[in-house]
Amino acid sequence: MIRTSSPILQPIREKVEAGQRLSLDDGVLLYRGDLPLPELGELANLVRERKNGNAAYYNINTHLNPTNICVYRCTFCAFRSDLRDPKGYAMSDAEVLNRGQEAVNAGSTEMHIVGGLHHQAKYDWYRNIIRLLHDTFPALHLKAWTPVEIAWFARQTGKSIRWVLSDMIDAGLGSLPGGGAEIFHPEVRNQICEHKADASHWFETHRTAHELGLRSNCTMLYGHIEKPYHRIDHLLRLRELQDETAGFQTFIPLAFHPENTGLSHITKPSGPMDLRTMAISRLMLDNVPHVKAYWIMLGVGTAQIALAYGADDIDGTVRHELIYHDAGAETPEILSVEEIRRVIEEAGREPVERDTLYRRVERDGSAWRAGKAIAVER
Ligand code: V47
Repeated sequence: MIRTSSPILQPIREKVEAGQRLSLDDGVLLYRGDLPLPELGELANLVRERKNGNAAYYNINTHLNPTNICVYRCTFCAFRSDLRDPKGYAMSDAEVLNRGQEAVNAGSTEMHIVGGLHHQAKYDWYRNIIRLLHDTFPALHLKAWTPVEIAWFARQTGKSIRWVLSDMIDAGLGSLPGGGAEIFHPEVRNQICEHKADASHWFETHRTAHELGLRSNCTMLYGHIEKPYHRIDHLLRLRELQDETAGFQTFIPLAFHPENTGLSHITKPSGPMDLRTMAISRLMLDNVPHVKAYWIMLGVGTAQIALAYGADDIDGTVRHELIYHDAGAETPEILSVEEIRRVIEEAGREPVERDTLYRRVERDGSAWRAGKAIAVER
C-alpha cells in the first residue's frame, strides 16, 4: 500500500483501495484546501481506471435550445430572456428541422435539447419538437428536457410526471440530460432558484424515467454560494437514487460561470477547485459508471487534466451551445472530431466514440451504427 503524505488522507486512501464507500464526513474533509490535490487526483484516477481503464469517451452531438424565454429567473442563468426582451426567441418548426438536418449531416448521434419555460407555449409545442425531430431523423438520439421542464409540463397539462414522460417517450424522447439539479439542499436552492422544481421533483422525475426504462445523467452546479457540505450532501442524494435504480450513466460537475448573471460579483471557480471537485465526485459516486469533464465549461486544458482526476468522458464535439457562452465561456463553440481525438490523445488516453447510451460507435463518415455496449467494472 502507498502511504499518503498527509496523515488525514490515509484512512480515505485505505477505503478507496479496498473499494469501500466514503461517508459524508470523508467527502467534506476532502474539500480541505490543505490536502494535496495531486494525491486526491491519484485516488480518483484509481477509481476511474478501475472502472474505465484508459478509455476516454466522446460523442458527436448538437445542442438545441428551442427557446430562451423563461418564466423563471434563476440567479445563476445568463441564457434566459423575458417575453418582450429583444434577445428572446422561440424557434419555428422549420428552424428546428434545419438544426436536425445540420446535426445529421455532421454525423451527430445525439441532440441535447433543453430550453426556457416560455410564458405562452403550450405543452404540445414542446412535444411537437420531439415528435418532428424523431419522425424526420429517427436515428438521432433525443436527450431532452430536465425535471424542471417535465414538472412544468405536468403542471401545464394537469397530468402526472409519469404521464408526461410516457407521452414524451411515445413522441421520441430517448433519455434525460443531467441539468436542473443545481444544488439540492434547500439552504442554497431557495436562494438561487426558489421557484423552480425542487429536489423532490428532480428525484421523482429521474426515478420515474429510470422505471420507464430511460437512462439519464446528473449534474451539480458548484462555485457560487454553496459550501462543501452542500456539495457532498448533493452527491450523496444522487448516490442514494443510483443504489435504487442504477439509471444514471454519467455525472457532470458544472463550474459556475458568473458573467451576465445575477451573481456576477462571484469569482468563477479556479482550476484547482475544478480538479478537486472532479476528483471528489469520482470518489463519492462509486456507483455511477462515468464522470464527464465538460470541455465547454472547464476549458479544453483543464478538461484534459481532468482525465487524470477522475473523468473518463469529455462530452462531445458540440455545436450551438448557448448556456455557457451567454455566461462568458471563452471556449470554442465546436471541436472537430480530429480535434477532440487529439485533445484526448494529448492527455494520454485512448479516444472512444460512444453513442448516448454508451455503445461503441462504428462509423463511416457521417453514417454510423451502434456497436457493443461499453462494459464498466463496478
Ligand atoms: O442546469 C446554467 C447550468 C445546466 C450556468 O447531461 C450554468 O450530458 C454554470 O445540464 N454557469 C445545464 N452553469 C447544462 C447541463 C449539461 C451540460 C452538459 C452535458 C449534460 C449532460 C448536461 O447548466 C443547468 C445549470 O446547472 N448552468 N447557467 C452558469 N451561468
